[in-house]
Amino acid sequence: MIRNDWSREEIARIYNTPILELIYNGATVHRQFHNPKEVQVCTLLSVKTGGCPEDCAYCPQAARYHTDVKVHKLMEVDEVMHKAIEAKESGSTRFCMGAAWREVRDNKDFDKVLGMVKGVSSLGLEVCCTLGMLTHEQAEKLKEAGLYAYNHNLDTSEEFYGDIISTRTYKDRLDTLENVRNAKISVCSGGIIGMGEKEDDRIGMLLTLATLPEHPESVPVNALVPVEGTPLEDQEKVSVWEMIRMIATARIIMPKAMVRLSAGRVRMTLEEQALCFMAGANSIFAGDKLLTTPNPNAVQDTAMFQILNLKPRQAYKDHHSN
Ligand code: SAM
Ligand code: DTB
Ligand code: SF4
Repeated sequence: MIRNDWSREEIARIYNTPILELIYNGATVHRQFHNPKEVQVCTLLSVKTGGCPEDCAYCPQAARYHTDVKVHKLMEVDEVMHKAIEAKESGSTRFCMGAAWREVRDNKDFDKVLGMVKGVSSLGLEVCCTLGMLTHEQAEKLKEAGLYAYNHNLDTSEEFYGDIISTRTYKDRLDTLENVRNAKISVCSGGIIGMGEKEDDRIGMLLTLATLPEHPESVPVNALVPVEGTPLEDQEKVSVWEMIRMIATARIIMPKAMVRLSAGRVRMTLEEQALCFMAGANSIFAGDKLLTTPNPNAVQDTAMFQILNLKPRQAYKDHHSN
């Protein structure tokens, strides 16, 4: 039932299914593989902000663009622990630490991050990091420290990638994903829509993810958050139907994955988000900030969970110790 041999034509056909039928099909697969009442609640924390040498056209943290993001050096382990405890108390079961790095370097900062991973995992939270490129050895060290998942997005198709980022290649991304997989860390990888890509690029990205030797355990679907000062500041908002098409298609072709309705929720109504859950999304980022941009607050999300009768998913539900 889990397939890694999808063709571009098959994925395109699914993506282009009439919308209500697509939602129904996504919802059907969702119910076969998941409890549709459960939504995973994750908290993000930017542990090192801004000043990044990369040129990702969407990113407010790239040093070369003039945005309002203030550079902040790597946080202290104590401060991170404090934030993780707060996240746990507010109902999150996954805690994801992000750093505006091109890649991990073997230095004191990495040792500090390993300390954060140890600390956060001791709280019983699923620990995730997103730190840029990793070698196999660095992935092993993170695993030993207790890392549960690693986020590294493909962002878009291989064909469109060069229009968005020039300072690294698609192959670099795929190599890091392989290093993460080989270290037996859960893989989180998805992308962004609304960057000026074609439908073919969205389908191409889903094809790459769904034909990896193993599907990612998590697939974040982000709507671009246009930030002033970045090259994509003037991109038009994507329609919610496009978010739904991405979510439902990801759900159908990677049925076991957690599909995360990620960046962009601040510009969606409750009803629009409900359709995303219906189509197969079962994870969100909670807390009033993503890494540097706003996200719905706890009051709004608590109300949404109540109205939609959703409940937060417990931590480590799918964990089989390796
Ligand atoms: N520096 C590391 C990297 O690029 O892999 C980790 C942090 S980076 C901010 C993580 C992801 O956030 C990116 O891959 C991208 O998918 C997402 N992201 C960044 N800025 C965004 C924006 N303005 N809108 C939507 N998603 C964004
Ligand atoms: C993901 O796919 N989305 C998150 C997380 N993984 C790291 C990041 C979204 C960032 C949105 C822009 C910001 O807040 O800086
Ligand atoms: Fe740097 Fe990551 Fe932003 Fe790209 S997405 S500029 S690598 S922080």
